[in-house]
Amino acid sequence: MGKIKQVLSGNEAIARGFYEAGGQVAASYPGSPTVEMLDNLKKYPEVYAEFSTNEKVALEVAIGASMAGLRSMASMKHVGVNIAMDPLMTFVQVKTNGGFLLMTGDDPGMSSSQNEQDNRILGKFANMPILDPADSQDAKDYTKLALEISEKYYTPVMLRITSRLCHSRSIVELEDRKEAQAFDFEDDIPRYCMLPPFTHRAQFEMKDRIKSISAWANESKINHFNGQKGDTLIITSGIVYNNLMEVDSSLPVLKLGMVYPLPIEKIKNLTKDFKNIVVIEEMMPFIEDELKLHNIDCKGKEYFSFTGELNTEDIKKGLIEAGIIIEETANEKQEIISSKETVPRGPTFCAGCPHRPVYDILKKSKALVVGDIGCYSMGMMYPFDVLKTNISMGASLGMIKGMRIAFDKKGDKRPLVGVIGDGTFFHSGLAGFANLRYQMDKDANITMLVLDNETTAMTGGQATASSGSMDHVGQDISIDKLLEDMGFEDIVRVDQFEYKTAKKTIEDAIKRPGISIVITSRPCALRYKIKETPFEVDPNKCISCKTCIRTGCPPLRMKKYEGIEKEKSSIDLTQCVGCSICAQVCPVDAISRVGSRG
Ligand SMILES: Cc1ncc(C[n+]2csc(CCOP(=O)(O)OP(=O)(O)O)c2C)c(N)n1
Ligand code: SF4
Ligand code: SF4
Ligand code: SF4
Repeated sequence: MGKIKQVLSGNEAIARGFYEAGGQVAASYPGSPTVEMLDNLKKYPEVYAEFSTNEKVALEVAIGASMAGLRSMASMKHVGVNIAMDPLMTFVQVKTNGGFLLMTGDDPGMSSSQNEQDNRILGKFANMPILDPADSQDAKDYTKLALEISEKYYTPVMLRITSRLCHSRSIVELEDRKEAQAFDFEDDIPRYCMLPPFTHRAQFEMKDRIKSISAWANESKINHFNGQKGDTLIITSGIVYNNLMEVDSSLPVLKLGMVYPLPIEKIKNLTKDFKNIVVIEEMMPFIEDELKLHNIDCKGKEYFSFTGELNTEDIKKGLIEAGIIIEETANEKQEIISSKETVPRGPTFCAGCPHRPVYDILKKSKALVVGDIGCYSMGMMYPFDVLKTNISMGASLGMIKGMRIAFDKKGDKRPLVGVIGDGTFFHSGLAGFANLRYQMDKDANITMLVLDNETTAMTGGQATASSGSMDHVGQDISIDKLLEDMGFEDIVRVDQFEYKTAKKTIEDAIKRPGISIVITSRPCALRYKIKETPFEVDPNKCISCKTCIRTGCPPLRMKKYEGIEKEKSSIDLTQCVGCSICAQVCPVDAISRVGSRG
């Protein structure tokens, strides 16, 4: 019987690869584009898979399991590696025990991220070999290979992928799971305790490991030259390779599977047969710079953008500019859907989102609102335009403190409000809260809103440490108690769907001197599939003031009713989930639940 084949996304393929390789422990923190990898891994009962409270903890869980002798993996989005960087930079010095893989998902073009960092640079900085798969088959194969390299050379390995690969699907050949050797944890203080004097030797050993892997890279088939002839050798890797093949598959190409360390000897030998070398890579000139460091003359970023994805059109344009192809030699012209033919739609809160009334209240409060990362980041957009800053997860707490100190120094007493979700609270908010409590002038006026929607909504509705029954019944932590135990005295929990009470509670908190904390308590409408009887507008009562429309709820729009001259508000009953906020903000009681009027 032939091998089983399946169409898998990059994320699914990596989960499958880890399973087939005998992987045992995986820890992650949700974030696009890697989040579905761990969701998929949870399907394999042989593998322990958890979403940890943040990326640093996820990395540490995987480090512990690897030290204990099992094949382990940590996965996270590109910016997550920043959070995990401290243990990572030290762990890379350790001679690893069980195979260790760090999967990181870069996001060229920032389709769902706050920045566009190129984690190949972090991988090199951390002295880790980096594999860069081009399709789902590569993704599965390289996951297995990474664990083998890790155990052979006693090093953690980075599997670096990009959003496009994570989410695109291609055919993968499946294999059975092969149990991997479970290594003993030996009592070996110099190996596992990274403090001087042991770190001195560890540094040399770490560099030696990279040298050995360099030698391996020169021989390995994952760095593959296709044997074509021409003037210019193209060097590329990852999904860009596939895009290039769509543009022109007849060009001489070296496809790199390992982008650090590079197979320098192999490249030097190859370059003898070519007049020019052109590197095609997304984001930073990583390969280009590495080649230049080794005195290999090449070009790259002269022709290809340093930001965004490189799709087939970008590659074609760059190749033409570099004089490698002329327009007619490119593979058949791609049919590109013009952006003019699609309707632009900005991101917005779902119907019945619990964040909506909070922003409606904050907009009216005129306070300066310091943002954080989650669905509630959308408060910076129309129709609210309320959030005035947005940097990184958990940053609201330190920033609001710094701002308060600075404004007070300038004699500016304007009210400051910060917002943070329950997911972000546990990810990196706790230390910020502790810092706010500690050393802060007790009269400094700060209001923090904890938007507790009982999930990590933005990344697909994963559990948080306080969301209770979703993963492990009875093991949830109370945000209210935690804050109380930290010594905060002014803490109120409020149901934001009781609009008037919530408005008064938040406005009073903003006015009170000192640090006030308001926890809003409504769950995410999408995660909990909330759907109550919808609301409808009585056009005869509606005075067209648009107050309801300004809540930005998608089912609401102004429309023309028969026999009524002026446009009046209306609600799409199929979309409305019956949260009642529009009815509560209407000044003339024109909105009511379907069937509630006699
Ligand atoms: C360091 C880092 N890790 C992960 C992410 C991906 N991410 C974006 S928002 C978010 C969590 C939001 O959860 P929460 O604070 O509960 O807000 P909600 O989306 O539920 O409103 C995550 C994990 C990120 N942006 N940065
Ligand atoms: S997913 Fe949940 S929190 Fe996010 S916008 Fe939708 S309802 Fe709001
Ligand atoms: S009741 Fe109003 S605000 Fe709530 S979901 Fe329906 S239309 Fe939106
Ligand atoms: S808030 Fe009330 S009166 Fe104003 S547009 Fe909406 S339904 Fe009409």
